[in-house]
Order: sequence, then C-alpha cells, then structure tokens
Amino acid sequence: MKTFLLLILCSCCIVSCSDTDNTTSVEPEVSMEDPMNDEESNDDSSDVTILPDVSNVGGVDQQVEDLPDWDLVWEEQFDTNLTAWTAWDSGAFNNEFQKYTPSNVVLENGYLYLQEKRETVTGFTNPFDPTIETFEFTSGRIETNETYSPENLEEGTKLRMSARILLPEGDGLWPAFWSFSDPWPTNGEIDVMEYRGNNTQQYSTNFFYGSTEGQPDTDPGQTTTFINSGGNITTEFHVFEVIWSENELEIFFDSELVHTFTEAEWGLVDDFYNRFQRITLNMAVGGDFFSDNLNPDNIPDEAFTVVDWVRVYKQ
Ligand SMILES: [Ca+2]
Repeated sequence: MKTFLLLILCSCCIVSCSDTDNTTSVEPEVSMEDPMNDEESNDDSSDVTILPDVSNVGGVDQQVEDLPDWDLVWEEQFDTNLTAWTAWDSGAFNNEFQKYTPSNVVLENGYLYLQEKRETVTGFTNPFDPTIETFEFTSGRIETNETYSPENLEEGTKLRMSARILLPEGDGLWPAFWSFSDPWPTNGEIDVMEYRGNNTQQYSTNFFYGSTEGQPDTDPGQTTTFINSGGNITTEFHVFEVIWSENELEIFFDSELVHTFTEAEWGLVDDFYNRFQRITLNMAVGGDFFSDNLNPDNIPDEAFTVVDWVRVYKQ
C-alpha cells in the first residue's frame, strides 16, 4: 500500500517534477486548434473513429436549478467548440504509456470524448522535454485556459467545481477530473476524481500542496481517499464535485457528500485557498498509478471517457 500511495504522489507531479529537471525553457507543445477539426490536427492516425452513442445512457444529471444557493460562474456543455480549453500534444509523466494528441479530444452531440487508442506514435516526452519518444497508445487531455479560485471570486468565498462523466472500463485506463496550476504543488492540486479502469467499483480523491516547487508537504499515504461507488461505476454518467472553501474540500458523488478534507484534520488545506487552478480532464494510460502487474496487452485497443458538462459555481 505504501508503494502504491507513493506512486499516486508521482502521478500528480505532472509539471514541476519535469520543470525542475529542465533548465531549458520549452513551451508546452499544446494545441490551440479546435480539436473538433480533425483535418487540421497533427494526428498520426487517419483512422475514422465511430464514437459510441451515449444519448441513452442514464445517470444523475444535476441541473443548475438544483443548486439555488449557488451562482454559476462558468459552464461548458461541450456543444460548440473547445475555445475555453487547451489540448495537450505530447507525452506526460508517471511513466504513462500514452501520448496525448488533440485529435483524441472530440466533441459530438454535446459530449466531450476523450479517446484512448492503441497505436504507435512518436512525440515529445512531455511538455517540458522535447526528447522524441515512441508511445504505444494515444489519448486526450485538456485544461481550461481560465483559472479559478474561491477566495478571489467577487462576493464569493466558496468554489464548486462539477463535472458529469461516463467512465470507461478496462485495464490501464486512468481518467481524471482535477485542478492545479504551476508551479506544482505551490498552488495546490485537487483531485476530484481519479479512477482505475480495472476496478469499476471505486474511484479516489486527493489533494496536494507544498510551499516549495516540486515538494509536496501533503502525504499521499494519508490524503488519498477511496470512494466506493456502490456498483459498477461505468454503466451510467456520474456527477463528481468538490466544494473548495478556506478550511475544507468537500467531495461529492452524485450530489452526495462522500468525503471532506478538513484543515483541522489534514492541515495544509487553507494554504492554497487563495490560489488559482486550471480545471483538467484527461485519460492517462498505464504508468505509476497501476501495479507492476499491469499487462499492456490487456489494455483496451480503444476506449472513451465521455464528459457531458463542467460547471463552476461560487457561493
Ligand atoms: Ca453536454
């Protein structure tokens, strides 16, 4: 368990670990293109993918009206474009198997599809390391261009970040809904949802903070919390949320409070209360989040994490 939890720590050190090791300033190889437009993406694959129809998939669908005490700050329904987001075009960290490609970020019928594919491509090792690496999988990752913080909201002291997500099943799949900003972890990180596709019964939530770049003061062995979903989490959409206030991070699953990280219990929660974070949606493949027993042959050739909407509220 200890090893496992330390690996989770690594999983979240996605920017600063690399950044610290590289003195050369390299702009992240990210795409500002509209990922809907496959013709202009620099994808290495020309395969036409049939996206699964999720219009009849059920699940909790919280409405803005369901939260009358909250003021909507921003909403993404994935109906039109992805101009509010930046898609990655590189590898990542944590010994993950995938290269993120913008063409794996697709909008259709009001849904965001983060697509995982088994395909051999080459690309930058990560956004801060232009060394060319060969990857056996591709997937998708986007981050909001806007950053959000509770303390600095006008007339607000709490921030609520919500997303409605249909998770996939399959060995080695690692979708996540989280927020952070560089330099990690000095602005904190909130992992609203991280999920392993080989265990459809649970997901995990976590937070990180450290006053020094690259050095978390939080102990993931203490902070990582597993949420039991009460059934197969992949059969319908679920709403994942955090309410971020000065002394608490309240984690919600389908509108039910399932965990609270308190300043009193954990410390460090209030240290990044006034910081700004980008909302991130991604699906990693393999890497340190999984045990050494993960057999790449068992990873699906194709899988999708589907997101219906993302919302930010203040109170
Ligand atoms: Ca939608």
